[in-house]
Amino acid sequence: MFNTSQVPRLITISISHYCEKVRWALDWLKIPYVEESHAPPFHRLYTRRHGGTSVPVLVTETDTFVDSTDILHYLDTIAPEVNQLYPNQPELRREVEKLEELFDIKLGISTRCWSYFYSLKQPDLIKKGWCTGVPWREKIGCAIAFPLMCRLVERGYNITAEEAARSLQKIKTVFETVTERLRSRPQRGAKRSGNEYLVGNNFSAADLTFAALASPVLRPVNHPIYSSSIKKFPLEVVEVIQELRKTPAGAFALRLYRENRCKN
Ligand SMILES: N[C@@H](CCC(=O)N[C@@H](CS)C(=O)NCC(=O)O)C(=O)O
Repeated sequence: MFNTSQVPRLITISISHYCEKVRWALDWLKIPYVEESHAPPFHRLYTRRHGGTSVPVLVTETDTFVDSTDILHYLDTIAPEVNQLYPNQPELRREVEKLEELFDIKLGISTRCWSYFYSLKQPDLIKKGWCTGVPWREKIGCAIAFPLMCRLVERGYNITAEEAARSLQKIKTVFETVTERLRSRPQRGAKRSGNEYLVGNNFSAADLTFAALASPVLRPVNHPIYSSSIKKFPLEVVEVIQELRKTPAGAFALRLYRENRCKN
């Protein structure tokens, strides 16, 4: 489909779950790409060049996309039909897009706030996360300006104890919505087939977005960046992760990571 010079570039902060959403879509659709990771706030030097601010940004030979949902829509137009992430039937497509928006707006922002609230207290862990795969200049920048970077992230995302608690409530509400939806899905056959998805009979952008944006609070096996081992976290974090993993929505996301998170 692409020769090497045409391969799309994905600009990321490697631990960003919105970047994971796009990375997963690229892998699922078997579209070759190169990932270019940056530490915050250095990423802005690169996203601004392409008319964006946040990551992910996808740069192709002819176009640039600065929002994860726009990127998924674009990728679907160049992907083989069999793997497509948006159904052809307009009604099903609308459902997928509605769920994707809910997860983008409510879940992604809340899982980021809750997980940053705890991980910013673990400098080694967060430094490693921010600096994975970044240019050496940014590694040096990170070593020098780490406290400032933490303050910027705290202020930028309003990371406070109160906000983290509110975020956890929002995460639980979205998980309940997903659990309800999974319960009410028409089943094929008397027994659960183990193949249920949120919309229709196929893996879609709704499933992918839910699992990717829930990943900071689930730490799934098979995530390309996060470790599924949670023993380095404080007890209150471990308890929340374990509780969420046990919910039907959490178990569903973990299954998607096990079964649908192929890598290019
Ligand atoms: N709606 C955007 C949200 C992406 C987003 O919030 N990215 C965060 C990382 S998780 C970011 O880049 N923050 C730094 C910034 O805005 O400069 C999308 O879906 O692409």
